Amino acid sequence: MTGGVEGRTTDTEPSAAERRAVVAKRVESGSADLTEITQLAAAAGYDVVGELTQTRTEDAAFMFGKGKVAELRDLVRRTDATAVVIDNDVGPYQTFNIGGELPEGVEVIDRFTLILEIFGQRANTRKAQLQVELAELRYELPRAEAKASLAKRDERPGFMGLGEYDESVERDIKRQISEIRDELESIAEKEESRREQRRNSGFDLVALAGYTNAGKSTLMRRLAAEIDVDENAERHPDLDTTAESQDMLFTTLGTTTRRAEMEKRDVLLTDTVGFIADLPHWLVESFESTLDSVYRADLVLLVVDASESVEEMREKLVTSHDTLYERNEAPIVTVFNKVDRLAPGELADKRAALSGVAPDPVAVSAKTGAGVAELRDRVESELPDWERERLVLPLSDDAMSLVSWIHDHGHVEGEAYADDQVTLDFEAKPSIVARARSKAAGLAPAEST
Ligand SMILES: Nc1nc2c(ncn2[C@@H]2O[C@H](COP(=O)(O)OP(=O)(O)OP(=O)(O)O)[C@@H](O)[C@H]2O)c(=O)[nH]1
Ligand SMILES: [Mg+2]
Repeated sequence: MTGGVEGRTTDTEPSAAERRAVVAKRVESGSADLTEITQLAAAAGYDVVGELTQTRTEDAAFMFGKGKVAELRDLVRRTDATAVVIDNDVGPYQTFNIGGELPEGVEVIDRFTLILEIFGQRANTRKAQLQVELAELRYELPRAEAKASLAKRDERPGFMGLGEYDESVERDIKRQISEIRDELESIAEKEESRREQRRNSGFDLVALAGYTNAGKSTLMRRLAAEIDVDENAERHPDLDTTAESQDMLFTTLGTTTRRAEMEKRDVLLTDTVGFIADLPHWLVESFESTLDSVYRADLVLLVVDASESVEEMREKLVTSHDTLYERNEAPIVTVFNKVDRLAPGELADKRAALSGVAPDPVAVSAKTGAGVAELRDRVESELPDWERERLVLPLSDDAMSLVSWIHDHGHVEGEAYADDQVTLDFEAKPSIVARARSKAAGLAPAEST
């Protein structure tokens, strides 16, 4: 699980047992909810040993009130924590100031750096590693820029060197960003041409999307046939049908594609990274190409954990729709998952309460398999319509290979052989029908063979 990114040293990091965190959060009003940040800290391998919240306006220097920071220091001492994880957007100076109040060596980590840490640990493909690196560089860039401009303003003898140094750091970061972007772009182009190839072979592309921990990977395993089609994939733990899903945020980082078991359609199903709220744009953009398989799918299954409260479901649905908004080209089917955990009547209530954000959802349990047959039917009915066609072909070798091509790329409903011809009734995607027609037109008539 903790693969470690190539080329980065991990030996200085304390082992899991030594990573103890206090989680903290400030809200402007109401009461702060630490559930998600606690789950994120656990996903990054921290033992959460203490909690602290505050409701007040932001303090420019410390983010929290000064008294709260003293409380934080006491809590860190008492629990012997190695890190403080803050579920707010903590500025560089605030981070520095809070750190100065804490015992020596205690790290101050914000929501974004924590998520990056998780991604860094799980990045086990070249693409995921590049995306993590890109996000890290984009996080550093404004900080380097700030340092460079401060150093410039401060230009005094002796500080000159520092200013030049920071400008070169800034240039270096920009250069690395553009190199990584180029490499990611070429990976994205390869993936796009693979998607096109798959479409041309008659596959419909369906993507699983949704908030992290909604049950996407579990549902994927439920829908998937045994064959693994990701020929270039570096082996991913999620591909293992026997592997347990983990009740952990961001279990899936890369994308995996498998063939789904459907009645008629040949469907390729892609599992992707989960969405989460409050991500800065630079982080979302760094992972954009991971979401290409969602944006460019023929159909998106938006998975929601229906065992959560209506409010949580609504918030997560909104986050998911925001992520899909503008970029997504495909129809969306909402899937209410984990219905095995619902009390009688709860599903109907939630359907009604959420009809605005989730019209006509399909209810399933990826765990027990309940509702999965209905979901398959729904996928087939929502996919872009197939065309019906009848072709009358001569009985030649070329025609027979066309017949088997049509079997591979569509759904043959009737195949009638007469003396010198075969009549084929079939359904397929419009593009496949068009290709079948033109192949048929190119066949030599039976008499002349
Ligand atoms: N009770 C119940 N638990 C489920 C169901 N589906 C998934 N889970 C559990 O929910 C947790 C998350 O499942 P995953 O399939 O890993 O979720 P995911 O959406 O792929 O999560 P990320 O990859 O982290 O974004 C696991 O503990 C699963 O066992 C379900 O239908 N019922
Ligand atoms: Mg997953």
